[in-house]
Amino acid sequence: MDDKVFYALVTAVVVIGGIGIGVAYSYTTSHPVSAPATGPYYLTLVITPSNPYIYNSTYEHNQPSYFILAANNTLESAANIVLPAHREIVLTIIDYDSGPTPNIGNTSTSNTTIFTKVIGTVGGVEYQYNSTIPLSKYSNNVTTLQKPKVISQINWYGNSSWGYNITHTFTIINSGQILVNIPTWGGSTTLAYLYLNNTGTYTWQCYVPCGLSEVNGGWSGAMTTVGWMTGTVVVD
Ligand SMILES: [Cu+2]
Repeated sequence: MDDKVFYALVTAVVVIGGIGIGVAYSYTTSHPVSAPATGPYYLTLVITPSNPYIYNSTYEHNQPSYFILAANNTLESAANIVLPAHREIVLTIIDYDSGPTPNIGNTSTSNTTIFTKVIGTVGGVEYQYNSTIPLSKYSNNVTTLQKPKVISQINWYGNSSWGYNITHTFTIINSGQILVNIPTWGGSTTLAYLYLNNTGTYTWQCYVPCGLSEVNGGWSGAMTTVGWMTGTVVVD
């Protein structure tokens, strides 16, 4: 072949090859399959102890309530908590409440220990920061530790009949099955890592009867009011 034909062929190969590469490049870069979010998902919950409870005029009480700490540092209702499936969740619970509890479980009289266990987290543990210990049953707590305590179960408080060093639990249940249980202690911040691998709508509930004490042994008021001590968890 002569030089002109040769260079024409070379040019054609380069141009067509270039177009091919360009098409492949634009295909892979401008048509991404919806990329999964990477990195951990952070959820911070705050428990405040003395919120005016307006839903039962018979009993004028302040009641404890969970809130979602929103990105702009405001407290939002915890009625509906949305969490991602198949992704590491870093859950922080800041508990401003105080006081031990003798009763944990489904009824006011039960002392079941299942809700004192950490369930459904990485390693089956939670990390308690600024863990505190009460001077007396009704006194303010004093901080005894600065390092986090690694906790898999909270035991009955020693040397007394006060109960457990648990003020609330954050428990996710699915038709009675406990998926996640994280007990929290007043004045402490609790950190847990977890994965939720099944999508769906679940219930979250505190299992320390912390509601109106006059009614149903504490299983009332905040305990049965959506957004306070119960709500839904949507995993998607
Ligand atoms: Cu509670």
